[in-house]
Parts: sequence; structure tokens; C-alpha cells
Amino acid sequence: MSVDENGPVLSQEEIDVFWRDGYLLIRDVLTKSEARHFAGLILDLLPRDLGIPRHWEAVDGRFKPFCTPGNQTFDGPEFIPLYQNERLYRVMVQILRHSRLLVRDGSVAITMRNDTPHESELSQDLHIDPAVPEDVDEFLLTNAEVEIGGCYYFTDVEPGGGALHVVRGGHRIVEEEAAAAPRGRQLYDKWRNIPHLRTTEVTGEAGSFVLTHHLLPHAASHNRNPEARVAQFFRYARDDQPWDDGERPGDRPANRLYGDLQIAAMSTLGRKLLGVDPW
Ligand SMILES: O=C(O)CCC(=O)C(=O)O
Ligand SMILES: [Fe+2]
Repeated sequence: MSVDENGPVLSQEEIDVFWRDGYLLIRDVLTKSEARHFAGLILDLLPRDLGIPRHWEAVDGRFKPFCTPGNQTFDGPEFIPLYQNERLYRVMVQILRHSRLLVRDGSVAITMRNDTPHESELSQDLHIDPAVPEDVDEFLLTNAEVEIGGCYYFTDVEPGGGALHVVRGGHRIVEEEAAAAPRGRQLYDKWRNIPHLRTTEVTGEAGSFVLTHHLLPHAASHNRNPEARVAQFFRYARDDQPWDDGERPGDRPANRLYGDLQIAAMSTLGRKLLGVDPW
């Protein structure tokens, strides 16, 4: 990885590894102190009395705060720097070979230690979260369709510590199986439960970003360690992403309304990524 402030962030080898494996851990996207800061912001969402709001998810030690019922996007001014992180943007441009990008998601998760024995290390069904809506029958499998997502680790994520699990090279398996079947988007209960693939754990230090292809099968895992895992998810798409029609929750940021404080926190780049200004 380059340390040049304006040059490419990823080497050609890293880009190749991403396309081969469907994922890549990028270290030091944030400094340790930045990572600690954002971990603190998210941990502060937990009520002091640990009364977990009904509209949050809480499964197997994995807490998913919701900003308001039905809305998991945390995009208050304090979170805006993450959406417009220049290093991460440059990575996305290198991977997608397209500079006019839009960012969305911003959901967060806190995974606490959970000692309950389970047969699987996974705490979710193996799944994908593709850019293609569930009611569509076929993936287009074009470059413009590809979204790159993933998450920041704000805490050190060691083995057994609630890391994201992924299927190495699994995006290609999804592409091949979907292309070979009629209504390929609909396989495996819309790819919400993929039964036959084996996963790898993606550990990483605080301040890393785990980059994932939108067709990469993945799942959350149990945290057997004392340290909570704190993460936030983002997705970057080309501005001509064919499915991003603004009709679905969490869709195209152009349709979102931002308040003065959010807009004040946005950089020139952020205003474009968040759809406030046109590219
Ligand atoms: O928390 C994680 O590591 C993965 C979560 C995830 O994939 C999901 O909620 O869709
Ligand atoms: Fe997911």
C-alpha cells in the first residue's frame, strides 16, 4: 500500500487479489485514535441501563442499533467523515475504475462476547447483500452493476472475536451459478441462505476496512473474546448503477434530505458522494 497522499492507495497486486478473492483488508484507513473515537461514538449508542430499544436487532451478542425504527443509517454530522474518507474513496475508484461514485448504508454493529455453544462459528446464514433488488430475476453481471461494500473495524478483531466471515472467491461462484440457472437472482432463497460454501475469517486491526464485492457470500460470527467488535458498513456504487432508482430504503443518497449540520460537515467530495451536489 502506498503512503503517497495523492497517489494510488492500492498496488496492482492488491487490486488483482481483490478481484480474485472478492475481498481485501485495507489497513490503516483510520489512525488508531480515529478508530477509537468512532468506536466510542457507536458504543455510546448503547443505553447506560442496557435497556436495548425494541427497534434494534439483538441476536447472539450482536447488537444492531437503529437510528429510528426501520432506519439503520447513522449519518449524523459526527459520522460524515467516514462517508467521505478520501483514502477509501481512492481505493473504490481504483477498484471500480470510475470516479463518480455514490455512498450509502452507514449501518453499525456491536458484537459482544457470547459464550453460548453453537455448531457453527457463524451467527447469521451465509448470504449476499447484492445491489440488485430481490424482486428482480436476473443479475445483469455488468461492471456498472458492481457495488463495493464492506466495513470499518473500529476495534482490533482477533480470531474468534466476531470477525466478518467470507467465502474466498465466492463472488465468482455466485456469478457462475446465477448465470447458469434461470432466475439466478432467486437461487438459495434469494441468496439469503447459501448452504454449500465454506468461509474464511477476516481478522483486522482497529482502523482497517474490509472491502467486499457485492456478490461475495459472507456472514457475521460469534464473538468468543472479551473485546466487543465495533463496525460500520458502507457501500460505494457508480453514479450510473442501474438498480439505484431511489425507490428503496437506503437507496440513492440524492433522494435523502440532509440538515444544515450534516451539510456543514461535508467536504466537496462528500457532497458529491452523498448526492447533495451533482458530480
Ligand atoms: O457483522 C458482520 O460482520 C456482517 C453483518 C452482515 O453481513 C449483515 O448484517 O448483512
Ligand atoms: Fe450482509
